[in-house]
Amino acid sequence: MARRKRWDIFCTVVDNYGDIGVCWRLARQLASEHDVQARLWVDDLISFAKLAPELDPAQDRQFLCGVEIRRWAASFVATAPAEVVIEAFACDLPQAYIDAMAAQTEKPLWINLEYLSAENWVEDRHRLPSPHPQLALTKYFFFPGFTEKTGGLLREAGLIAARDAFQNDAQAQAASWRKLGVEPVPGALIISLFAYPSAPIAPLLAAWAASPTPIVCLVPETPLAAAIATALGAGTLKPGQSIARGQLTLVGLPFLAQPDYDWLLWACDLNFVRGEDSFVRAQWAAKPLVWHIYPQHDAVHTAKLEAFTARYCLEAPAPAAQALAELWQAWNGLSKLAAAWPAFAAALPSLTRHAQCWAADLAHQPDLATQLVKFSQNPL
Ligand code: TRH
Repeated sequence: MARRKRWDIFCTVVDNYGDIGVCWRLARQLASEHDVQARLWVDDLISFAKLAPELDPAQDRQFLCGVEIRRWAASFVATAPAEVVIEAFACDLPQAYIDAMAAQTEKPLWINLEYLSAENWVEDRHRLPSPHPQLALTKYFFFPGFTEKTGGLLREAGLIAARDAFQNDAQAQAASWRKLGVEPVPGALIISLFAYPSAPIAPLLAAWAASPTPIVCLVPETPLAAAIATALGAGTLKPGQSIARGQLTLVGLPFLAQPDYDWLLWACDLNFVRGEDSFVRAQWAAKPLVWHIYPQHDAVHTAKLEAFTARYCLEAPAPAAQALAELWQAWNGLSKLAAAWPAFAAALPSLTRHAQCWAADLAHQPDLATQLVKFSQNPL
């Protein structure tokens, strides 16, 4: 089949940054590595601009990193559909756009890009077709994932080399700390902290304050920073502010542009991440991580958490695996946190080696953008 070069990606920003974080990363990679004319439709350009500060939220149409960015307004003006249409995370496409797809002689390839899960059923549903009930259109389900039988993970072509270069370059690391206004504390464990404000922050901060080694915790500006300041009775934790308690120094950072956030993950000894995209980026950082999963109704997320924990820990040494599972459970509100930190801290050297092996193994799989392009050439 001839190369399909024109792609439309539709993204609604639900309540956080993960949806646009994934779509923006995917669109950029399609444009820069696969010669795709990517058009990204987004309903909330203000949230988008947090990740990409060069973006002007006032513009209905603009170009950035080779991607055409369009405001997806409530009143959608009919437009000629692309050859490949990505509906990200089951966002509903505008009816006028669906009708326009159905009116094409050569029908566009319609893909619903799903959320990431390590559960086994994902392999069975990946690439399944779903015929439209009324129109001559078929939608395909495309699942990212951690195994060969899934769509893989987003990973730019130069990502691993760039990470390795950064992690082996003390000057580049020092420069990034200076850029962030962070004063390195000799011998300290450096942690980045991104989580939902519902996380059990108070017992974690208490454990860190009582740590035998100093801890510097970097907190990008999100509602969690405010929750931390409240838990410590400190008023605020704004960018540039710091709060000290015992062995712990907390430092407020601005919400970083997406590439700068990668550097932060690469530079820290341990990263607390959440949702989907920061969770994946922390794995590519090849550093230990603590995952705060996006909470869903009916506690559906606990099965997702368990599935990933089991997969991630399969090859990890047993004591490290146990320490990790206990802290992740506690951080996600499934058990008490107080006792979980010391064992996790003791397992950090082992978890660091494991994170390196995990990232190296994952990097052998084809990445999500490449798999989508391949699928667009031959969906059957
Ligand atoms: O913001 P999130 O909680 O997004 C979530 C999840 O994607 C979840 O699956 C989805 O259902 C829900 O949104 C609606 O977490 P996530 O996925 O890590 O996305 C955060 C994005 O923000 C990611 O692209 C990294 C980026 N980021 C920065 O660019 N700079 C920063 O300083 C920080 C903290 C994050």
